[in-house]
Amino acid sequence: MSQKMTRRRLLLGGAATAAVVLVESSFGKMVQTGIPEAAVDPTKQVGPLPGVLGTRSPFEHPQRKPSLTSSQTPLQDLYGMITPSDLHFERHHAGVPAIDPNSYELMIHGMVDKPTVFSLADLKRFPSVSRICFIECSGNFRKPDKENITPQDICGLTSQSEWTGVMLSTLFREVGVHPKASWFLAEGSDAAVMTRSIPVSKGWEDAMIVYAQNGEAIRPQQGYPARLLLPGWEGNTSVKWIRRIELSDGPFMTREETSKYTEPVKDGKIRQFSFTMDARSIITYPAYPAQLQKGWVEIRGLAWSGRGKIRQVEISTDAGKTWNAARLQEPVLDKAHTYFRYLWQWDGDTTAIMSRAIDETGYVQPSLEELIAARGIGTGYHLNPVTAWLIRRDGQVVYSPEKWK
Ligand SMILES: Nc1nc2c(c(=O)[nH]1)N[C@H]1C(S)=C(S)[C@@H](COP(=O)(O)O)O[C@H]1N2
Ligand SMILES: [Mo]
Repeated sequence: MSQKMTRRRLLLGGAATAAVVLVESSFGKMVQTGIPEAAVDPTKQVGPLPGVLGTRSPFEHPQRKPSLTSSQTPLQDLYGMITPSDLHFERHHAGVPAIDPNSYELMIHGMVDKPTVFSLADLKRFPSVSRICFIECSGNFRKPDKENITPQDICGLTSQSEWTGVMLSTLFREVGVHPKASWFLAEGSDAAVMTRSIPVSKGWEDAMIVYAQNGEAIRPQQGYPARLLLPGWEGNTSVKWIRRIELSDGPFMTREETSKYTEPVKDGKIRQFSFTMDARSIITYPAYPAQLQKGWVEIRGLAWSGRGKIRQVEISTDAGKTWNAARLQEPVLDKAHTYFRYLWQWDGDTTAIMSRAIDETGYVQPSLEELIAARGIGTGYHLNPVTAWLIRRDGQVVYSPEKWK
């Protein structure tokens, strides 16, 4: 019997199901990766030894839902304000490029005194900053067409990380941005060569070039080795794999701000450069596919606003007749997912529960009817309606479809 088999036997003799692999580590020892699904008696056997990378419990299976263009965060499976990096939603217009950090370059030019090409090492030498904020795709909405859909299906194109990098204002000072420069172009190095025009004021205010996410290098799917981060603005403007910033005195009118990412408003008008993500909330528990029992239920969820902090989240447990304030989990951060909780005693009757976010500017999350009245059916961008969950007598929780003409 090989050494491999001996060690496997020794370590996992009592495991009921052992989906375990032994691999040769860099130290030449046999290292066990993966945790057995269940031991008959875990006190009677030595478990897996320390490994090179951590794993999820084999009993937990949170997963994104990939399509050809995006994958959504499973909001109903998560707790708290941070999205695990491997569950951050993805939206790629032409896939994920493979970029060598050693040959990565970011050029800043146009209306500047000193056009400069920065390497990744150059970017990392500047004073760094970390902040927690969400990124949300402006197309983050699923029409209420059926009952059996989850928070992930409705609005899983929002995720939150701690981002680390350099303030764009630091780089602006370094290259000497002209006082008359009013817009800049941000360009990605993926096959889509994603380009967006951004007002220079956002660059001075809180824009960042980030190279780290939740304590490690930013993931390829999020823009490795560096992306633009525009807190609170539609996800599309946070250009990933950023390679060029050009300062100018007007917008560049790229495809993504003319043909795409515009939306109809009243009187046949079209809104362009609709950057700010409006306040929104979603109850992530109880939500489909949860099954309730009569008695105490802690309603939980997320609220966020691209305009600033969440001031209040209101909960209705009687289909919108009365509203009460939820408790907000500290810290409540600027332009950040905020976790809320609300204790409720379910009496076993059919009802609908819903949440409504109010941000520090006083903006109140609208109903779907209010949004349709204001904008018509629209293009599907920037839709943030109050979401209701229907609770049936048998405790089944389903999405409550509202009218969508
Ligand atoms: N270069 C580049 N940047 C990009 C994109 C892209 O396809 N290419 N997608 C944009 C869109 S539409 C969104 S919503 C966000 C998604 O960021 P994420 O994939 O890290 O969640 O990235 C934006 N930045
Ligand atoms: Mo997006």
